[in-house]
Amino acid sequence: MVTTSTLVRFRGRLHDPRTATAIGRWLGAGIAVCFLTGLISHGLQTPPGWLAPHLPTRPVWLYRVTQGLHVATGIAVVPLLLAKLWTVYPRLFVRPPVRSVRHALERLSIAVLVSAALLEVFLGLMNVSQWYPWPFSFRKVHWALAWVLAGSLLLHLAVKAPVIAAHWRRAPADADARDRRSLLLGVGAAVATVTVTTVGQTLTPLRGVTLLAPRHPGHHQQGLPVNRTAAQAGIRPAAVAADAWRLRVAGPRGFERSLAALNAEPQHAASLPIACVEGWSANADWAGVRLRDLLDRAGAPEDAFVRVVSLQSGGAFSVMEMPPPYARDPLTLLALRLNGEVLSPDHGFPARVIAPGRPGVWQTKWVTRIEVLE
Ligand SMILES: Nc1nc2c(c(=O)[nH]1)N[C@H]1C(S)=C(S)[C@@H](COP(=O)(O)O)O[C@H]1N2
Ligand SMILES: [Mo]
Repeated sequence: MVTTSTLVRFRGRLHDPRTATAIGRWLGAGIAVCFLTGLISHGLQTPPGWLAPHLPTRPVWLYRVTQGLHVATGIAVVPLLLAKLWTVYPRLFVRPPVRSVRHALERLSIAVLVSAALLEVFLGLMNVSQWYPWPFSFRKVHWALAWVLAGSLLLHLAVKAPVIAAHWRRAPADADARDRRSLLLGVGAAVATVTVTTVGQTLTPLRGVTLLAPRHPGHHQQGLPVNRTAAQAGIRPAAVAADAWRLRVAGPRGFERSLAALNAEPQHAASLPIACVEGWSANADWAGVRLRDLLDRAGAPEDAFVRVVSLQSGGAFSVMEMPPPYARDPLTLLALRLNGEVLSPDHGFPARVIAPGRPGVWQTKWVTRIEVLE
């Protein structure tokens, strides 16, 4: 039986299990959505070998939705996490700090849970604001911490199951009911505010109120944000001059094309989004040469992986590998035009890749070479 003494009365108002359960429900739901969409986004960006040949290219907005939801729930979790910590913080400073081995283990698991949650959300926010002061790979640490967080959260839920069960349902109003309702309304308003002022970076109807998001879709050039400019990527104007640039396709029957020759080939149009891992996304109209037409000409087998090399030297996005489902998709283009205009230098002139359902990081700009892999 759960008694008041085993639950430990929190000191002060609203530091009680009922409030903690009420906020915890929403926090748990937010973390669950964030975790699951993170798994999908991660699988789309860096698929394990067995998955790569089977990645879906439809719906074309798949990554746009998974990553948009991932960032939106990650941001919504911030006020919930702070409110939850505020509710339970007297318990984090109990005296004596350790009563038994069991108590010590429970506190240790809470320490792991709280630090993993805070660090995970903080790292994500820093990434969203494009601030990378750390020396480690953001993606690897964010990925590993997600599993630590998921594991310690499941353990926490198991340990607290009796308390959660006792406070899950609406109970007769206690002395703090009104204050609790005010607190929950306040937290809800905070969640709504941070969501409404950021989600417009991916949800087009809310663009007008995108006050807090670091990227506003539709600003910058040709109706699309620019993450890294040609100058930042070290692209020399001479190397992309229309008469100097060549596309080289390496394969069983490799060949070279000038920009004029590519423009003379059959052109195809595709309406596809660019969805950045940092949470912004926007749809655009692209036109150019089908990648699969180039691959067929080079004698590439249907199931070949493809490597795309940018004129950018160095940096994580200068070389990209594309699994066959994207390489063979009729919507995957070596794009020469964006929203009816020749690509601007910052959008990848003369040629860039655009593929359906793929993370923005793999939509390589300033393409110079396409290699058919063994
Ligand atoms: N060569 C190269 N291609 C690149 C990048 C880059 O840094 N270098 N950035 C990628 C990222 S992270 C995104 S989100 C998209 C953004 O495309 P845009 O700048 O045309 O909107 O380009 C991708 N292609
Ligand atoms: Mo990106």
